[in-house]
Amino acid sequence: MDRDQLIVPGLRHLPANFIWGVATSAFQIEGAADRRGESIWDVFCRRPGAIADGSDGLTACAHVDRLDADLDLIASLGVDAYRFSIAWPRIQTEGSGAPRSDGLGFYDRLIDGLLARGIQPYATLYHWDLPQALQLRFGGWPGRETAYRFADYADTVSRRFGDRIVSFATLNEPWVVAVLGHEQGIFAPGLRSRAMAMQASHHLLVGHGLATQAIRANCQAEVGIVLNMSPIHPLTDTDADRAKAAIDDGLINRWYMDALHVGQYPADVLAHLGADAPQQLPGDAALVSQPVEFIGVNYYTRSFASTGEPWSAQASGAAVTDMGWEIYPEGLTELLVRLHQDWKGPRLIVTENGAAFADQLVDGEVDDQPRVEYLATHLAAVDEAVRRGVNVTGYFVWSLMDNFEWASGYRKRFGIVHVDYDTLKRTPKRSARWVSELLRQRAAQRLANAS
Ligand code: IFM
Repeated sequence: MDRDQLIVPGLRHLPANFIWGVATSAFQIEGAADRRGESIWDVFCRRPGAIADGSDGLTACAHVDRLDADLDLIASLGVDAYRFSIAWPRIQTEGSGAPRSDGLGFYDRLIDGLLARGIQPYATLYHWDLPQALQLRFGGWPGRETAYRFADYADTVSRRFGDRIVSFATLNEPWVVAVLGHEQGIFAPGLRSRAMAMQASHHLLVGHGLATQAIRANCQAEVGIVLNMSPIHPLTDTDADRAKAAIDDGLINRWYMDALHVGQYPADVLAHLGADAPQQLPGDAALVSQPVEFIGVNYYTRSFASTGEPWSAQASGAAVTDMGWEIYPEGLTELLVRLHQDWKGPRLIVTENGAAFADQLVDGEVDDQPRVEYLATHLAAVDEAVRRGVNVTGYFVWSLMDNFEWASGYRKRFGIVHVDYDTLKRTPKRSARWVSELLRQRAAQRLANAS
């Protein structure tokens, strides 16, 4: 088959062994809250006004109770891999101590069900659902003890599942946990202190380092960390906006990449933070910067830095998703090329990319052509980065199915599969059929190349 006949004709550079997948996280889809401990998100959801539609994660998509059907759904897409997260409070009710056999059993069934269907399990250990007991006992991530508890949990999980997990990510988006959770207070645990946010960010990275050691001691799986990153552009060409862009870039991108690669936070950002900079212990730098096999890149949009009025994508007339985020695929190429050039580190995997749109279920169908276009243009952006020499080895669509979108509740739909929250019925959208067709063509091409 001629590559130009593919449904994304530009994809000429992605290697034959490129990993295609879909992604979810535990709190956003699992439900079955009666079979796990309480997390900080359960508590945050009860705070009046915290969640746009007043909802919570108690039922979510009831994935735990629909596991087999959901596994068949994933398999029907033809993906190579499924990225999911493990709910820490489903393994350890209070974040420490003996693991729960029902929780371990659930993930055994999930992992074995994936393998039986020829799908590689990619597990994330922490996608924001900290056991509430650790928030109460140690103050959560601003307390260093939480990092030690995280390492114990990583040890338990990698002992049990490490023989079958292909890829472990320690953390998902530590910037979001630190800043949205501890400085802006719009995500759990809902605190508002820059000093706490920065201390949390350091302890998250210490936890990442300790968890990496624990996983390595137990299994051969690759280990990495998932970061949300975006290019930060100055809104105007003034010195003030350029300086702001440099600091914003330092806070969201360089903070994590420098720490992971050279063990040091950027000097300009430390100076900017002053007394809010985190306390570190001797040895932390080496722990945080130990080698990993991959950096996971979660990309949705770019950001603008301005010392004046904040930039609004809608007001500027840019094309936006239902989150109000500008649709800017070029930013993905820019980001991947920059990561490759500035840090030359481990290979990159696009661990999340996707878009919310106000999908409508009409006569049993969801025609989400804007999502198809979003995915096609962003895949082309990945292909362009690979053409420019960047080592990107996989791409995961966020998300497999509509789910609990944190402070937006169930109002924002990111799935390629529609979920009816009254009946919990799953309906593949046009984008799901598009993904399957893309992967069917890719498989046919592999066969043709092999013969
Ligand atoms: O839904 C989230 C996910 O949990 C983390 N990355 C961004 C997604 C969309 O907001």
